[in-house]
Amino acid sequence: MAVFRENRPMLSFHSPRHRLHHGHELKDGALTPSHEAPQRAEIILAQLRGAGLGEVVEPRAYDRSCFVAAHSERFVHFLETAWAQWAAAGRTHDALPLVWPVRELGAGAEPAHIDGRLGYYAMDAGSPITAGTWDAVRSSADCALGAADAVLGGMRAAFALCRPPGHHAGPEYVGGYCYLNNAAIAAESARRHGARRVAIVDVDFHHGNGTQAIFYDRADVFFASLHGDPQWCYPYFSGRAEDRGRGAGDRCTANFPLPPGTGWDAYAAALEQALAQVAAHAADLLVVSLGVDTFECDPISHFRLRSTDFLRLGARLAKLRMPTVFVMEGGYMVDAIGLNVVNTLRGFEDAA
Ligand code: Q9C
Ligand code: ZN
Repeated sequence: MAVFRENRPMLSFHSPRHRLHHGHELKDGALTPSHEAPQRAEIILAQLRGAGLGEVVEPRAYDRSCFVAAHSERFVHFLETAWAQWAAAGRTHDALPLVWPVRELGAGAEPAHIDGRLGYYAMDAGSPITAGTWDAVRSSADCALGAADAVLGGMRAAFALCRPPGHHAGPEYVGGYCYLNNAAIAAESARRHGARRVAIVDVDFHHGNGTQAIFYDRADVFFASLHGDPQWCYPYFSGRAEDRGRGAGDRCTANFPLPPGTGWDAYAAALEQALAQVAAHAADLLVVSLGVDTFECDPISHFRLRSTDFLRLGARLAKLRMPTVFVMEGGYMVDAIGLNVVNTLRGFEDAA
């Protein structure tokens, strides 16, 4: 591991099947098309192709056991069957939960009715399941697995243009537009193919609660996240600086909650701290959960990074000198999403 041929360009993975997922979310009292829309990936793809950052290829289809490596078997089964059960109940609109097993409500037993199952396997009502969702979700995870394979095969870096995103999806729940945790699936695949340790750096505006949960007890996968302070920002219930891992994974999670309004200088200072811990972990492979919703004009987030700051972000990540898998997460200002992603990758390549 950690042996890569310097001069090969980055390879990117994209599947057109992402378009099969285009759900709705509750916003301002009404169901409206989700911020997590097909256009996001289309714009990134167009910009990527124009940027000369290397080839864009379609990943092969991976076996479901690759997904079960990061999630429970019954959760993957739920994702596979939820729409059919919803449709069999006569519903034609997006499947969304409206009841959850909080605190003393029994979280131990999975109900049989689809309305109960939806709540059992979800952390919020922002992750709609539609007829095409599972196919899109699978193809998104395939992109992450393809990128991990490329880097394990000797590439310095690869970009998985995942859509839908993944970092809010936990061992057994969807949430925050996420269904399968693409970054965790890539990290697990790397572990099973010879990487002794993996580091995940999550730079999406929102805390990567799902990724944290999947690896919270483990020492072989280090997780660091910079995000909006959960006191004020989604997902509200995770991402505190005090949360640092558990058991064998004690000190293998590092959270950097930052206040709304954070710009590059304060962000870069926290990034230095996070990456110092990544370097100390001595991993064989780096997975970057790349959300660009830290952008100053993002419609649902509250940091103030400029487009040129993403060049600096990429350059700083390259300084780790690690084989790197970029996994696309959030970013909702569609006019700038392609530029901000390409700037991150270009900053990385130019510094590499
Ligand atoms: N008005 C990702 O970036 N909804 N997910 C927040 C704010 C959920 C974001 C509502 C945001 C999830 C991958
Ligand atoms: Zn986000």
